Amino acid sequence: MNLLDTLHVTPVAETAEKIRTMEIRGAGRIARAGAQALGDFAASYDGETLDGFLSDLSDAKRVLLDSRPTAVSLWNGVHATVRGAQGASTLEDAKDLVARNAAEFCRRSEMAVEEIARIGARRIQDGDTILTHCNSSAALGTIIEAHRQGKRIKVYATESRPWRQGILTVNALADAGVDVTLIIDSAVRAVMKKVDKVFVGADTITSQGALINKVGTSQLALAAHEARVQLYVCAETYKFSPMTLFGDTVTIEERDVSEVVRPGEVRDSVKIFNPVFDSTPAAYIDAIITELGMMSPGSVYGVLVDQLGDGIFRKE
Ligand code: RI2
Repeated sequence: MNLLDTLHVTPVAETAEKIRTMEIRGAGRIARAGAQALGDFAASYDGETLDGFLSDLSDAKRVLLDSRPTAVSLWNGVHATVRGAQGASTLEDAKDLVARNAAEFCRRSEMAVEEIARIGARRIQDGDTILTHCNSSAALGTIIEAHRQGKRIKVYATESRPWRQGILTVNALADAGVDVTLIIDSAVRAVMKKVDKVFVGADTITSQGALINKVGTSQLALAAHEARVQLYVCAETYKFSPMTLFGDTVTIEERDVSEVVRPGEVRDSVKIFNPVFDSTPAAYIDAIITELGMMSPGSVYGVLVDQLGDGIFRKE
């Protein structure tokens, strides 16, 4: 019997399942969903002891963290939400604290995405052609804000196989009135000569400034580098990974082969490799646009230590 079966926190397990199946997806969204699920769990907790609450909270946290392994935003959102609960002196204090932490994390997360849009839009000039990959709310917010400011821009957006999140991207841009062209992933280098700037999101950024984002980002970055096209990463600072400060590597999620081929489509002996993310070295990144401002990949270490290293986000 696994934790999901025994846990008395069904709504949390439901949220974890939606994250695992990608019904809820996007690094920022899964962080807010995880925080919100714990906040709701705390607010509606009907057990009678503080110890029982802390134990159930720990189980709930684990179920959420096990849902998807790569985006550190989920880890940071969950840990920001449970912060201080162990030190509470009463059950009511602990419940209130977790509920308030969750609301505060979600509020700050949404404000960060808006601030990134304001800062990032300044890097987009009238007449720019932009390339984006997958579906990042932080990158999309930036592009739409530039359009809202009256800058005449064109956007190429990749399909992003196998989940085809690029369809969400082109529809969101079209709905906002942006001139957008959908391309298949392998057309990235073919269009790069027409592109002025690349804007992508992030699932995780390491302490060395490497970007972990949707698979295909690293070859897009190589093509941009070859063509001397600037590459910007739009990322809230809760996508910075504290674990990488301590030498951990980022786990790259591999998903089921059924996402890549239909049943019976390939011979039984064919192996299928379906990594969801890849790693782009800092050398291919011109700047990271965060809610704290634009920074170089080399600044990530300092932000992790100065802004996040106060005990909240430290490795357990
Ligand atoms: P925002 C997504 O991952 C994409 O890789 C995207 O670039 C990243 O999260 C950041 O998205 P997935 O959940 O937080 O689709 O900017 O695997 O929305």
